[in-house]
Amino acid sequence: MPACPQDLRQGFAHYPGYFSLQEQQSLIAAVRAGVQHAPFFIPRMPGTGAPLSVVMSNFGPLGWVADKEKGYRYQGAHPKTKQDWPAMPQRLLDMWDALTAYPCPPEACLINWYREGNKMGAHIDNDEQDARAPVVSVSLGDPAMFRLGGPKRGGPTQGIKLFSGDVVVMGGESRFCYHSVSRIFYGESTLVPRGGRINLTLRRVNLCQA
Ligand code: MD3
Ligand code: FE
Repeated sequence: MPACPQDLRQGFAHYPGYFSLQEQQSLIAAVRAGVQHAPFFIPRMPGTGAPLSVVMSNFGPLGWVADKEKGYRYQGAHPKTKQDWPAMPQRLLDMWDALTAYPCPPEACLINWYREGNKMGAHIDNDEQDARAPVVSVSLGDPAMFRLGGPKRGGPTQGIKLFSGDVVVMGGESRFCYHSVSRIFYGESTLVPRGGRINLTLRRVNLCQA
């Protein structure tokens, strides 16, 4: 895997307020419809089986899942229902085309739901085959403090507060930097019906032949 660059801004772009309130509401409606077929599940760490703090679901031909027995991976079926994941909303595919120069569509949209006090520890996303593919993230609902670090866990980080409607593109080598979500500003937004923050991350999983 490539190294995380010294200049963390390389390949990293933040688009504050990319989605209007009306578009945010329609994305939340799409998430609500999606999770009726593909309910939120609790991801678990490989080996220990300890739960991550967020609950998850996915859109698209592939979904990211995590369990004690088989670890972190992408698969075409929901871990409980064994059904296909719901289709990726067209608005998200359009956003990918508008913001990236990548020649193939994303295959997975991970839905992370953060509730009061939930966090995500420092990690690097490393389950995708094409290192050149960007990761695109959409924030909905309560704001979050996102921290972008360097190539090593525990080094200096820069904090970026992400608000509902913001989009972040991690292109180039910025996607091989450690990153985390250190806090949710719970209750600052009323967008998510049962509260909290929804983060959508779009990813290319398999190599793009184009
Ligand atoms: C920066 N999610 O699902 S999204 C994840 O807010 C994840 O739920 C966070 O990290 C969230 O893996 C952050 C934005 C994101 C995704 C991948 C990155 C930021 C990144 C890869 C490299 C650097
Ligand atoms: Fe990540």
